Amino acid sequence: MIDSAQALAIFESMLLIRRFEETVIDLWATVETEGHRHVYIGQEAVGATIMELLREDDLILTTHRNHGHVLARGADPGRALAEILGRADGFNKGRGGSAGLTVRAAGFLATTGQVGGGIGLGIGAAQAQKIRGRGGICVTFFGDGGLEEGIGFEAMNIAALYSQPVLLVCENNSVGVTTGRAQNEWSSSSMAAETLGDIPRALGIATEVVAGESVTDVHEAASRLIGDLREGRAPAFIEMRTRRWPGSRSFNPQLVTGVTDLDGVWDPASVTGEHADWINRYDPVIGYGRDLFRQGRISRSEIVAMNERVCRTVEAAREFALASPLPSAESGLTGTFA
Ligand SMILES: Cc1ncc(C[n+]2csc(CCOP(=O)(O)OP(=O)(O)O)c2C)c(N)n1
Ligand SMILES: [Mg+2]
Repeated sequence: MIDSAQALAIFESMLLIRRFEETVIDLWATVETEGHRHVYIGQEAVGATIMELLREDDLILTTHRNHGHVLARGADPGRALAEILGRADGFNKGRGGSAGLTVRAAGFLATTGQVGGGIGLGIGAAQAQKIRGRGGICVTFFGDGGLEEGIGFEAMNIAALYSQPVLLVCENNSVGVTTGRAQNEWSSSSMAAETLGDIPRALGIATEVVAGESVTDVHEAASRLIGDLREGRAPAFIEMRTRRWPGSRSFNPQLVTGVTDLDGVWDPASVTGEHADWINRYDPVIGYGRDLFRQGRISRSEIVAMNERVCRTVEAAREFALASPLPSAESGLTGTFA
C-alpha cells in the first residue's frame, strides 16, 4: 500500500494538473494565442504517480502531451503556463509552446512533438545513466502513436540488446481503430499487433499492462519495475491504458465534462449527465479521491482545503503568465542557426 504522505502528495499533484489544464482550456478560448494544445486530463494518475517514484538524477523524455509530466515533477506552474501561452517568461522563452514545453533543470532532457522521437532519445539518455553507474534511470513517456514509428522499434531493440535502464511508458489513450470509427471518434494509432505489449514482449522486454486511471495499479507496477531497473534488470515497458477524456475526442480540447466538481468524491450520486459514466469509471482524480476518502485517509474538509490551495496556485500562475510579454520581434532569430 502507498504510504499516506505519498498518497496525498500524488492526489494533490493530480488535482494541480486538473485545475491547470482546465485553465489552459479556458485561456485558449479567451486569450489570443498560437498553436494547438494537448491536455493531460484523464491521464493524471500516470504522470503524478511515476514522478513521485523518481529520483532527482533520473532523466525524462516527454511528448506533445507533456503538461502533466512537467507539473508533477514540481516545475513552476506560472512559467509552464507562460510557455504554453508563448510568453517571454516561459521555461523556453515562449519558443516551445504547449507541445515543446521542457524544463532541463527538472531532468527533462527534451520534449518532442515528433511522435515516437522520445523513444530514440530515451535510449541515449539511458545509456548515459548506465555509463554513470549511479543507479539513475531514464523514463520516456510516449503515446500509443509512438509505437507506429520506425524509431520506436529500433530503439526498443537497442534498449533490450544493451540492457539499458529505461522505463518505456506508453500512455495508450486510443479508442482503438474499429471502435473509434464506429463511435465517430479519432483513434491515435493503428497497430497490426493485437496488443501494444506484444511488440516489446517480442524483443524480450519485461512488459506490463496497467489500468492507467488507477493510482494503486500504476504505483504497484511502476515501483516494482523502477526497482528492477535500478538493480540492472532492464529495460521495462508499461502500457498505461486510459479511457480518452471525452473533451479530447475532438481535435481541439473542449471542457465537455465541465470544471471538475469534487462533490463527486463524497457524493457519487451527484455525478449525472452525458459523461457520468466516464467520470465514475475513468476519471482518475475523482476515482483516487474516492479511494482515499473511503479509506479514511483524507476528509471532506481536507479535500476542500487542498482544492483551495491548488486553485490559488493556478490563479497565481495565470496572473503571472498573462502579465508576461510576448518575446520581442528583435529576438526572433535568437537561438536559431543556419
Ligand atoms: C513523426 C510524426 N508524425 C505525425 C505527427 C502528427 N501527429 C501529431 S499528434 C499525432 C497522434 C499522436 O498519438 P499518440 O502518440 O497516441 O498521442 P496522443 O495525442 O493520443 O496522446 C500525430 C500523428 C507528428 N507530430 N510526428
Ligand atoms: Mg494516443
